[in-house]
Amino acid sequence: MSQNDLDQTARDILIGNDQGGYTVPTKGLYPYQWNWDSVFVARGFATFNPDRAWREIELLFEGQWRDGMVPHILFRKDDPSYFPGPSVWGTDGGPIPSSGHSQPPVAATIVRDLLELDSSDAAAGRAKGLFPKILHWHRWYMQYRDPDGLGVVAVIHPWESGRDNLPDWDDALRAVEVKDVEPYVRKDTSHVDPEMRPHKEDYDRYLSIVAACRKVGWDPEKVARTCPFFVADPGITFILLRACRDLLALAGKLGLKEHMAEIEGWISRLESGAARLWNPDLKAHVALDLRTGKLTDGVSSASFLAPYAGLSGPDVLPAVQDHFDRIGSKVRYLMPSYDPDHPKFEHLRYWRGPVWAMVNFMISRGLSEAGDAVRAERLRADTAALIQSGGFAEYFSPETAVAAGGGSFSWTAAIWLAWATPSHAEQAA
Ligand code: 9WN
Repeated sequence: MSQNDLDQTARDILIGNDQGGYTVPTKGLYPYQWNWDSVFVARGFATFNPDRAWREIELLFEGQWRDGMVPHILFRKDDPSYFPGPSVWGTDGGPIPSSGHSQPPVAATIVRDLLELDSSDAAAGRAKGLFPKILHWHRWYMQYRDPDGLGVVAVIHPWESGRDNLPDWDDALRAVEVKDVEPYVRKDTSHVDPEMRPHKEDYDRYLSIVAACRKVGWDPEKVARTCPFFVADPGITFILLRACRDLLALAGKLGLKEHMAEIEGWISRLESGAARLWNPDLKAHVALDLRTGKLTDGVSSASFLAPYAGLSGPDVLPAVQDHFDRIGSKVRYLMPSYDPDHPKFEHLRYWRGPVWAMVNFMISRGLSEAGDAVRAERLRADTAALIQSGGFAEYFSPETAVAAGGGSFSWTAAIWLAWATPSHAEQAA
């Protein structure tokens, strides 16, 4: 398919997955509005329908909880093709039925992008409308996912990280007692090959965590103190740090200076906290189980987000580049979600190896901002090659380029339009 055809197919996927203001990640497998999917989707819509881009994010924030949390799934209508649905979550925190935890906070970054692409008064007005909601969300993250002020941000569930069955969660997940789980039937494995999805033992524990949080009424303070899973995630920590920098820039641009000191405080707390995630043996940022104090032992795609977070310590960029080159000589397509030299790497099982376009977008952006145009371009070219050979799949094998998971996938289409397509690079030149 030619590049122009692919651009058109990508737009058609976003339009086809549009439910009237919000977009599903893909039909069948994921029939609801997902948090970070929608935000990346907005970045794709911005390339041909700016109004629709703002609408996507505004609709996501319609589901914001009273305490500031923005849920990972909004169940706007009942759909029996997804499990676990609203009755399993048993939440009551916001105006729309939803799951009970959040997902990576990319909204401030993409809202800043939307404003850079369109500096009209109307766009500024929409950014101003979103600003207090994003601020409230970031405050929720700082208060309830870093309750001791360590400067690292925890996830209470692997799903909150957006990188569901990453090997980094294995030990902490095994420690979760399986209890209070009603007999259940998974739906995901009826949509895609079970070989590409998490195992049943994982799902039993995913549901046990949901049950434990449901028991404390999803009260964020109680969840932080009692949830059986509480692991500091370099993915969320770095994405939030980056998002705080973008929120600060937005505050400046929109004339909302009264919030700047608070945001600056979050930035310095997260900047110093990042050191806690540094594994000195590995020379990489990894996850930290806050219940046991144990660091994990593998390089994941989030380890490469340190430049995106703006971390500028003298050891950080060279270490990221070394791992990049080592892994880049091992697999044909970067960036695998887990280190191919690690025994737990699996090239096609969900977050244990496959490549995800939107992660590449973030890593590349950080590298480019750090002055590493060559590695940034390798990521763009690899992402484009994967999509050109496999289409707009959910994810891809870093070894064989095989397309996996759901098809006609919204964020893959969005990232193509916003960054990976060669026509984007030509326009920028
Ligand atoms: C659970 C929708 C979501 C993404 C996540 C991805 C996957 C869901 C699942 O799909 O998670 O949230 O059922 O596996 O891991 O990042 O937002 O695309």
